Amino acid sequence: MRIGIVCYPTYGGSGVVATELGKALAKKGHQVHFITYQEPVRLDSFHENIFYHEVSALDYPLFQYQPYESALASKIVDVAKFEKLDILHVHYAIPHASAAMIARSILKESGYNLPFVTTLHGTDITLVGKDPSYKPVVEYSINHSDGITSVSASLRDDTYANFNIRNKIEVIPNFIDFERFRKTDKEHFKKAIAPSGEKILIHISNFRKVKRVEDVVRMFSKVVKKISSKLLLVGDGPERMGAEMLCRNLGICDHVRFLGKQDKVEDLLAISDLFILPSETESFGLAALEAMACEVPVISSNAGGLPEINIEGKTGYMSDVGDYEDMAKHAIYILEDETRLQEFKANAFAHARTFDIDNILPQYEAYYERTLRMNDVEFVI
Ligand code: GMT
Repeated sequence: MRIGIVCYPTYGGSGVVATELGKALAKKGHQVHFITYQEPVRLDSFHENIFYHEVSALDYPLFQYQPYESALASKIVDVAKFEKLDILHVHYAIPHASAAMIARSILKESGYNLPFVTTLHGTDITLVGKDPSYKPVVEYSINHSDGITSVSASLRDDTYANFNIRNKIEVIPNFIDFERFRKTDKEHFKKAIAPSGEKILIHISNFRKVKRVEDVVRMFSKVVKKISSKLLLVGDGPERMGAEMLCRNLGICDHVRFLGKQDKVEDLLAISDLFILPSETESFGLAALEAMACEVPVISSNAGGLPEINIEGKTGYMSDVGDYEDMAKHAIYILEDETRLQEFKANAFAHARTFDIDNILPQYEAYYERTLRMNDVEFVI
C-alpha cells in the first residue's frame, strides 16, 4: 500500500506512535509518506520505503496566525496525486482530520478517491478537542473520517461521552518495539547516578500541567525518607521551573537530577527501578509502557487508559489523581523488598509483551484494508 501519514513531528506521544508505525509499515514493504511541517524526531534513519514531505505555510503580514490547516490540506492534495496514495492516516484530530477532509473533497472533484483514517490520541479529545473553540470542527471531522481509531478503550468511551459520534471507533492500542525498548546492561551508568546502590525512580514527560510533575516530587520526598533513592526527571516543559523550586523547598535537591530532553530514554529506563506517572488525564501512557518493556514497574494515577496497561498489584499500583501520599506508600512497599521488586519487574515486562508491535501492526493493516474496501478503492497490498 501507499500510505500517507500526517502527525506532529516534535516530542510527544502521538508523533512518536505515528513515526514508529510508519517505520514498521515501511519495513513490511509498504510505501510510507510522512506529511508534516518538520522532519519527525524519531525518523532518524534512512529507509528506501520512507518519504518525507514538508508542509510550508507562506507567511503574510495580514495573518496573525498562519493558516497551517490550509497549507497542510494543499500539501496532502499534491502528495496524494503525485505519489498515488491509497490511504491517508492522520494522528491527532486537530487540525489533521479537518485538513484531511478538505483534501479529500478537493481530490474527489478530479475523480481521485483518498479515504482517511483518524487516530485519536488523547488531549485532542479530553483537553483541547472538547473546548468550544474547536469542538464543532473536531466532531464534524471525526464523523466524516472514513475510519476512526483510538489508542485505548477509555479514550473511545471519552469520545462517545463528549461528542455526538455516529460511527464505530476501533480501539488499536499503542505498541512497543522490543528491539529498542529492552533492558540492557548499563551498570557503569547506574554507578554514576546511584554510587551507593540507591534505588532509582524515574519520570519522563513533556512537563505539561496535565502530567502533575509536582506530585512526582512530593511523593519522592516521602519515599527518600524511607528508601535510599534517587529521582530522575526527564523531559522539559512549562512545569519544570515549579518542580525545581519545589525540590529546593523540600530540601531534596541532592537526590534529584533534572536531565532535560533525552533521546535515548531506554538507557535511562535500563537503570531504573520504578516509573512514576501521576497524570491528571492520560489516554494511554506510552511512556509507562516503554518503562514496563524495560522491566520497570509503574506507580501511576488511575486516570484514563492507565488501568489498561498498569495492572494493579502486578505491574505496579494506581492511586487517585493527586494522592501522592498513597503513591509514596505503594512505591515504598515495592522498593523495600528486593524479591518483591524483582517480581513486579518480571510482571511489568510480561504484560508489556502483549503490546509488541508485531501484534499491533497487523491490526492497522487490516483496518486500512477494510477502510479501502468499504470505499471501493483498489489497492495492492
Ligand atoms: O501528553 C502527551 O504526552 C502528548 C500526547 C500527544 O498526543 O502527543 O500524548 C497522548 O498520546 C500518547 C500516544 O497515543 C498517549 O500515550 C498519551 O497518553 C496521550 N496523552 C494524554 O492523554 C495526556
